[in-house]
Amino acid sequence: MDVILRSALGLDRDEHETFLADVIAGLSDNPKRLGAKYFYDAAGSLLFEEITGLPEYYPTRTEMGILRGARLMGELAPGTALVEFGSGSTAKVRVLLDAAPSLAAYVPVDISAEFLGAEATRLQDDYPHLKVLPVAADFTGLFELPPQVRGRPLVGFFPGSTIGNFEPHEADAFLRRAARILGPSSRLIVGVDLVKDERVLHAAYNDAAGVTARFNLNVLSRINRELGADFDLDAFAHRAFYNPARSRIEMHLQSLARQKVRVARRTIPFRAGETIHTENSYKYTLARFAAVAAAAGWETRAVFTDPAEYFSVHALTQS
Ligand code: AVJ
Repeated sequence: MDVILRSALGLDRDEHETFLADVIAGLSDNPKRLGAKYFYDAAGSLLFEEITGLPEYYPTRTEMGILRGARLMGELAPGTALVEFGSGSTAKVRVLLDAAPSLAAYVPVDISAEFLGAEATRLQDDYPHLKVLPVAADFTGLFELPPQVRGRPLVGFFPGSTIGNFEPHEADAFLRRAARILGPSSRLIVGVDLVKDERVLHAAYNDAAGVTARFNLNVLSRINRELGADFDLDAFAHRAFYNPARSRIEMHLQSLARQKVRVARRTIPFRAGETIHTENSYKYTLARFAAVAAAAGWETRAVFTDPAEYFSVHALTQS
């Protein structure tokens, strides 16, 4: 399987240099921060897969149930292609592909080229009549679609409440960019996690088996390995809590002692108790998300939820 490597604005950006610059900038900031997209190296992608099967982590299984029960694809114009933003595992898109056998092409876009290639190959084997055209790109930036799908009717797919990782202004920018990439009269299917009982949210990010803690800490192993740092993983602890004022789960890594860490020939000091903010996971109400979508030029055609209203899937069209 050929994975097309395309980067923002057609420049040949060095991913390693970008990672290094982001980590140095984030750890030099006050408060310290790291981008959530850096969780997903090979080990992190596997840990996230493990999270999706945890009893406390309701989003994945709830969204799968919604996707199975909803008529999301409807009538498709001939030649329609499905573009998935941040594909990761292909379990969800398989539900859509099974519901829409007339789809001509599937374009998974993912930052993790390795994971993408393997998953795309398996999917191609299972759907021999579908053109599978993987694109290795950071979907938080502008990227180009493969030439084979240009001019086709397009449906975007952004499941998993990945949109929850974005700040409100970034969610707006993503939705506008998706409209530009997909073109006029396109559609977009978005999975959005909902505001709910704080205890349910808290448990989902503080699982008893400690997988989310390992997922959070893995970003430090990645920095050690890829950027030549010396983080002691036993000297940091996973912290996750709901911030009701901002409707978001926050994940942090808390330094358990006053310490210094070497990162790419720099020394980063930590106070005892100081945290690195590693992720936000915003939760929406149905009305709030519809308003965010509308502001970015997307009209809500249908919304599907589970009976408990834990999770939602929004079918949008360009207005
Ligand atoms: C993939 C961003 C949707 O926010 O629930 C899971 C990532 N972080 N457990 C989420 C995550 C901790 C997940 N998203």
